[in-house]
Amino acid sequence: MADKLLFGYWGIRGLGQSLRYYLEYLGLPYEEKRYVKPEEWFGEVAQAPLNNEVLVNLPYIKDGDKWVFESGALYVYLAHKANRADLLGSTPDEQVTLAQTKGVLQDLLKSFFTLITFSEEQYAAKKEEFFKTDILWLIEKLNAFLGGKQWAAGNNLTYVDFQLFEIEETLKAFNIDVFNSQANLKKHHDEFSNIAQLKAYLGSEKFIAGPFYPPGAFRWG
Ligand SMILES: N[C@@H](CCC(=O)N[C@@H](CS)C(=O)NCC(=O)O)C(=O)O
Repeated sequence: MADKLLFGYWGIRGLGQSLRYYLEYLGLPYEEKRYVKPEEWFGEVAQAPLNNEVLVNLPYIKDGDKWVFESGALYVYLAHKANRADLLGSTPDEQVTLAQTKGVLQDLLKSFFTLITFSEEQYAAKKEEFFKTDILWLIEKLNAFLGGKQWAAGNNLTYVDFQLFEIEETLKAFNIDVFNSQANLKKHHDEFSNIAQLKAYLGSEKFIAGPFYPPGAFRWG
């Protein structure tokens, strides 16, 4: 296998951002390929070797000749690659709690995506109401679910904490008052950003402050 992994994604935060945190945390040598223009990516997809890859998508990991697609699978691949299977949950209880958290995060991601892609005319009129009806209750659930735990799945860090941190970042960018009112999420955010590798990354030039969402759907960040 290659000396360095290649991580490919658009030059935005999106689905790739929590994987960037994860790669930094794991300390696996890697390089990033950030696609800026759609034709850069779709041109590559049209040619070998990517045109032979059935699941081809962004983000991806390339490890030597091996390509891995699907963001959910990348967390699993990288945990094994780094000999950190503990990040997938060390006990059945942790694995179940991780899966529950992931389910809520997926609902939240979907709702944030709907919010961000409202048309220009609808956005101003609808954003507060949509936030209240489709996002806030999920944020409050997550905040309550974190109560009394250090990390999302319990006492041990797992890969879902990387995804949770990015949702906290998204909330913070959209509505900092609501973010500040959710004590457990805020505590999780503080503790996660104080992990040495994360702290270094967040202060580095590699960190993408924005945008959070794809071209054409810039709203904040
Ligand atoms: N289920 C896929 C979804 C990936 C996806 O929707 N990727 C978007 C960016 S977030 C993309 O532009 N993919 C490139 C393509 O469709 O060729 C995953 O979790 O990785």
